[in-house]
Amino acid sequence: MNAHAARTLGSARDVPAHMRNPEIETASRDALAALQLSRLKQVVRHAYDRVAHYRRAFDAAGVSPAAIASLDDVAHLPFTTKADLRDNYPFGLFAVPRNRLARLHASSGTTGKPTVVGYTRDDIENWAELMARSMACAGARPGDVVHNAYGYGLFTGGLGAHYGGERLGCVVVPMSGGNTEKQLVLIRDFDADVLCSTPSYALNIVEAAERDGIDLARSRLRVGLFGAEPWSEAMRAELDRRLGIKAVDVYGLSEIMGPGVAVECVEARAGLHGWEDHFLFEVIDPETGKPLPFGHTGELVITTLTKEALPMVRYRTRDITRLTADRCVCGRTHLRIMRITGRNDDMLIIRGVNVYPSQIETLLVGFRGLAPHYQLVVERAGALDSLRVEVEAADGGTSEGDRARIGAAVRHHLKSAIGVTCEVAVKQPGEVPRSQGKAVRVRDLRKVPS
Ligand code: DLL
Repeated sequence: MNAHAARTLGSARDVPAHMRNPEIETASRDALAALQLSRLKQVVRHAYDRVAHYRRAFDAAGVSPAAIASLDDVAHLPFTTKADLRDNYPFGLFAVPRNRLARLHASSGTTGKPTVVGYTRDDIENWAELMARSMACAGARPGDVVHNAYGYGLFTGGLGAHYGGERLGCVVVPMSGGNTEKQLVLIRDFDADVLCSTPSYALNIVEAAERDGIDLARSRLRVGLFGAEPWSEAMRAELDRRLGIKAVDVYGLSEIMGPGVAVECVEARAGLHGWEDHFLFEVIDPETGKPLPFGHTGELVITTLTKEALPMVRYRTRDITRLTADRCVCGRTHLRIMRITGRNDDMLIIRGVNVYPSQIETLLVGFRGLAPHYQLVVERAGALDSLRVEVEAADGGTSEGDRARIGAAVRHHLKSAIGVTCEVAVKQPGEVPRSQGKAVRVRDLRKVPS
């Protein structure tokens, strides 16, 4: 570690040896803010000078890059949305010529054109470094065997974790998603220490193992790096127990970079440290667009501070969370993004009650007699939306009477805990579809033409 840098940036005394970049990870909040401001000025200038969309949007809002004198001034800048990416498909928001690009990724989205994101060589370097930092923060160590079951391809999960693991000095097994039986063989034969996958797919893997009489809790697996979809503390407890690991939450999105934008530390597992040397985080009121103070729940907005190919100014993620800058036991000073409850667009309004699938998950996972698999089916009955919660009886099966009793108990529980009235269907073991990547939690039958 560079002692001089540690002194100038803050306090890197007594930092645990496992921090990948202690000077930055424990920098004082003032030092971080100063770094953010100088980078913000650069990125805003870069976007304005190189991207016609940003020039038009800034001019329309009456702000010039020169007006950024403090971090609070970011609030004067216009937001960027997924629609802006779509409208400028494929390369219209890129700030570098094509010959400076090193890679493209894309996300399919649910409708219409995909959104395309691009990286320069330096962007890929920063991403690998941030993902390595995230993996170390989550408890992975050089020399670990990392079984990477995030999908490879246009999705950023596979290659993001791959480059991060290699950068950290791990042995990466590029398994990708699917082929669950083979996952089991390789996890055991290669003595994997770290599992990277969506939490729903990790559950699928452990279930397949148990079916084959394999106890993964007795394997070498020590850490799970789970993200790419909302999940709950109840699901964490389930994965910790059945895999014999510490399950850690990792967050990211392709528009901003990919996985590694924020991650929990294995010491606290209580909110995800957002890497503030590369990103500026805000939470806004989704209705008014006004920034909210720390501690208030709203929509996460991210500005990239170092991205060259695709600078993002105030990108509206649609993800709902709150921020805290409270001290963390791990010694890192970067703020924490509390577990993402869900996306704005995933919120269901059932008879006037706002609910996110993850809130329902919290109540279902670990419920006596149920397997931790579920799907929510939304239908329209007349003018009202109705919700059917499809759950699954635990292995071994139950009689029809038992299933009816469990269904009634779940229904009562959901009503009293979150106030939502719904129908509950208890299915037979194996009947709720299993995830191979991002789980489909909601089947919305309202949109199907009758
Ligand atoms: O899902 C990147 C990623 C890969 C993150 C692997 C973590 C691990 P996208 O496909 O662009 O990128 O989807 C991004 O997924 O806006 C959130 O809605 C959701 N999401 C990602 N991580 C989490 C998380 C990747 N830990 C979108 N908790 C984001 C809740 C998450 N939601």
